[in-house]
Amino acid sequence: MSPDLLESKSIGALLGTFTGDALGMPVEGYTYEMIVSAYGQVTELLPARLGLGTYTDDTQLMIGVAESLIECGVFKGEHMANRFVANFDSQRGYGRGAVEVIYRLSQGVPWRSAGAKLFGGGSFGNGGAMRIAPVGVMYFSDTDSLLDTAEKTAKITHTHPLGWGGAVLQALAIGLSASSEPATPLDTDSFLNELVSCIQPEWEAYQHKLEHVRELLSQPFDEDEVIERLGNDISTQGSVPTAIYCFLHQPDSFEDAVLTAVNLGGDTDTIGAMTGALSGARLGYEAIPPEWRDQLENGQSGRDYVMELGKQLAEHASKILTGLRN
Ligand code: R7I
Ligand code: MG
Ligand code: MG
Repeated sequence: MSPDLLESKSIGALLGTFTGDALGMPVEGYTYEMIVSAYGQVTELLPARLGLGTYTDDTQLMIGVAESLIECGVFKGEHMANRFVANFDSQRGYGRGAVEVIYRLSQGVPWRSAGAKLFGGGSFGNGGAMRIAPVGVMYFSDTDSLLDTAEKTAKITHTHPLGWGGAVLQALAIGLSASSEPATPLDTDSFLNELVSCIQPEWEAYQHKLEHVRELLSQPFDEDEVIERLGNDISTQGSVPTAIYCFLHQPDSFEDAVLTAVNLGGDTDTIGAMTGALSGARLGYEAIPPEWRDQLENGQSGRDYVMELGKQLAEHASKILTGLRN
């Protein structure tokens, strides 16, 4: 892969997360029917609580993952946990479990135990998966490191197997998207087979979900059936397969994939962010409509900063790619 394409894909995965998050946030929690009655369809960035084009916890945590991987060159749990604490802004709409873990971390609780007893057996919220794009990009050419790093990255906050397992699946899907040649049609069956082959017994519920994805892809799009069979909620198991579906349904259009995700309703910022990461990793950041890119917030830690992180991450990804080839 050319260095330019790798850089564009890396930026695309990070900016794709940001764009999907910003598109979905104004309607987060709306049902499909509520979106239809309020907007018909969401087709553009809408005014939001913190302003047009602003991001939420999804992007803020993804920034922390990227910063830590770039600075350390490898997963360092304490460093990444410290980035989550330093970046935390309570206005960005964090899940209550995540708020609790970040508070514990800020009080000196070790990162290995801060998320352990949340909700009894650890959180299965989608917060581990929504921030995972930098891991999928950096290790797209080294699957063992990708799987291991994604698991560790998610477990800082999400220790329920469905929580971290779904994050691993999403990271691998981003890695596969990053490896794909954008000018060649995507083989969605092989893509799903690769994902199924990494599923571990503790989170085998995803196998069934991915078979639903395969069946849905062979049928005409029907939002009710997608929502019923895959979900559109805040759980990892009810959102990661949905994002994978939205991407595989329209693998060659960032706009169509992400708008499909957002218009399903439910956890729209997060399913939008995860679909955006997958699409951006395949198509590169130029595939994100320029009018959307222009409208993304661009103050401190805004669009230009995220693009710079994407560039730096591509340098790490490139070293790993070349190292393996030598
Ligand atoms: O996963 P998390 O960071 O939340 C991410 C979501 C995204 O939609 C963001 O956009 C933001 O809005 O929040 O935060 P958690 O609190 O760990 O998980 C999210 C929610 O899932 C929790 O607040 C619970 O309501 C639910 N949840 C569970 N419920 C029962 N049993 C997570 N794990 C459990 C569980 O084990
Ligand atoms: Mg959010
Ligand atoms: Mg959300």
